[in-house]
Amino acid sequence: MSRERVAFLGLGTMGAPMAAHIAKAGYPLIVWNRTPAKARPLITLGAKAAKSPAHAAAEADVVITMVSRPQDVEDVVLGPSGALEGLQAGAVLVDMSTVSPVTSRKLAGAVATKHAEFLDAPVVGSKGPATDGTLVILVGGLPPTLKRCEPILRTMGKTIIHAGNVGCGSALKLATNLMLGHLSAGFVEALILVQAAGLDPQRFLEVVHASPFASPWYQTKGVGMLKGDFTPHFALKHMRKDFELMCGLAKETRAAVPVTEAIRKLFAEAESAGKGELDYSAILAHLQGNAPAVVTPS
Ligand code: NA7
Repeated sequence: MSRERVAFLGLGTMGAPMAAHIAKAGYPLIVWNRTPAKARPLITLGAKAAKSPAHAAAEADVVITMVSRPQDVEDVVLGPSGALEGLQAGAVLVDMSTVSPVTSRKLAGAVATKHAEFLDAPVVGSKGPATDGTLVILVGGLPPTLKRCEPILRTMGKTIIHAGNVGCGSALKLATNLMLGHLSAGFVEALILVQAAGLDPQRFLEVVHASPFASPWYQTKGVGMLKGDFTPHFALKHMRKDFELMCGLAKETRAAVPVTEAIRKLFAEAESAGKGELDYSAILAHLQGNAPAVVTPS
């Protein structure tokens, strides 16, 4: 049986390593990125470069989008020369960007007009898991559509969870990032307090590691924060965008999320202060008022 032809649109921090896994697994792959130079490593792996999202979609059975914000996905799919123009009847559009359930449902509606299918399939995990192929993929859509796409998704992720109908993958992803944002904000505020009280931040980290709420997250992200390393694995501007989307979903569903609202403001302030391109953990640097990073005692 011939393999599905895959189009991958959006080769940023996440999209580039994810598309590389698909190429390495031997799927016929066509790629497109707004900034064409980012497609070069994929071409080296055997992928073909498309002139536009429409061109890529016209040559694919499964079209994957991995761009930034809801409006960006709409531009790539519904805009001029967008994927919808080239989408073939019977094809599947899989949006892996983190967007709102409303956007996922809008995309699904548009895709249905072409007699094609849709999945929202955002991911848990940032640059490291995308590179290792160990992402957790949260899928909204029909089970047979997921079954069809599962071998392709398996090249990028170790765990695939069917969340429910279209939009449920997006909602589950927002709830997951809500927790991640709270974890970060809590850790950062505790560090600020530790410093202000004249305590050793390294000692604090040891306590966290030994506690019943220890998490691998503190080991990786926490240690990086203590070193003042805010190299972006997941950009702060994207976390800010996700907090806007969570608060929007909470308003729509009348969910009470007062602490999330406060953290949304914190990420928005940090982005306004110029930290948007850094890792989301740079809220530490923001709250320190751009003071030098916490220094790990030798
Ligand atoms: P990045 O590294 O910021 O990459 C974003 C990608 O989206 C990149 O390929 C961009 O193209 C592309 N993009 C952004 N806006 C547009 C528009 N309007 N049109 C076309 N292409 C666009 O993000 P990540 O890879 O870390 O994250 C991707 C998603 O996963 C996001 O939803 C996160 O929240 C989770 P460029 O290279 O700038 O031309």
